[in-house]
Amino acid sequence: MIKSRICELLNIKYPLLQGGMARVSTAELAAAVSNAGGLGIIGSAIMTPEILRDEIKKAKELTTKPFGVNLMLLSPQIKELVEVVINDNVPVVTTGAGNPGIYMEAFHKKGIKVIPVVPSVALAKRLERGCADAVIAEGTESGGHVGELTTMALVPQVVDAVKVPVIAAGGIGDGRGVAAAFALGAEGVQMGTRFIVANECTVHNNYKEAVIKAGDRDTVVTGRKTGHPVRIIENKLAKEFMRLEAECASVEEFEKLGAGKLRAATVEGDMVFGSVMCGQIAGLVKKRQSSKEIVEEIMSEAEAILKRLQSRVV
Ligand code: TUI
Repeated sequence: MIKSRICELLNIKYPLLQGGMARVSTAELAAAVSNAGGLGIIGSAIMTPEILRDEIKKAKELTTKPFGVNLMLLSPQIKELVEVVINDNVPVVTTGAGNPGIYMEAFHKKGIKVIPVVPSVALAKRLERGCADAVIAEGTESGGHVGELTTMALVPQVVDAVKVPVIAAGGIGDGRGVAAAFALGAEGVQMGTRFIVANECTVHNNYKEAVIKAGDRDTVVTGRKTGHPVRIIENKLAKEFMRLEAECASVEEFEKLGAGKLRAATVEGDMVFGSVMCGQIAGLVKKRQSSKEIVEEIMSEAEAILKRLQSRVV
């Protein structure tokens, strides 16, 4: 059994978090991962406060285990979403796309654990001073909104810079990734892409097929120049984004092109003009399984690898 401070901090069996992916990580998926012994996380990024409240209620009906909510700090309704999380006694919050410092005290007053995603050592240190309970060091291999550094470079540098537990994310899709993350000093992992194809994930079937079909070089990052870097599967939408970037188009043009595209992919199954957010590790995601099978398979692989590596030391 692989144990770490993350298991104690979050009161979970395995140090494995499921990423709170926008429009993908619903209550069904989060509850299934929590029931499997990991930490399921609801992705609230483009939810209204009312929808988030309903999703939290649903998750509580589906599991008695701890679960989390991811807050995307660029959300136009972030203040209201924060209030929902505080009022509805969610045990864990992860944050992305910014600095959650101003909300930290309010979360802690309610006993909510706060785990921000950090793309750099500087933000990890700042948030540790701001009382973050742990940090997620997320490499640019991830799907969706990404930073610049790779997981391999970011994780050990964050581990050296802070005392709180570090969770590695980005490019982790199986037990080998988990073992590698622990070798870098991480005490937990967060995985998104592998859970897109979980049976309990309610995303459109075309999205799951696209992830299963994707190879190692099938994602691209759009928006590096505009300050909104997002990793998606390369399709007509991605090419159109890159054309706008090359032309140095206005923010309005980008917003017009991007509007409704994540919904198009996740709900309507539009794999041509939809935004199919997905990490680079999609190339090794080849089978549909229950969340329980995914969690147990990954953790037993990781354990076997760590034991095998130990026996190599003579
Ligand atoms: O947040 C994510 N990934 C996401 S959020 C999202 S929602 C969305 N995005 C585009 C269109 C429609 C919906 C999709 N994917 N990952 C966590 C993450 N956080 N990655 C990078 C960061 C980050 C970046 C800068 C965290 C903090 C940060 O701080 C800057 C500062 O304030 O110092």
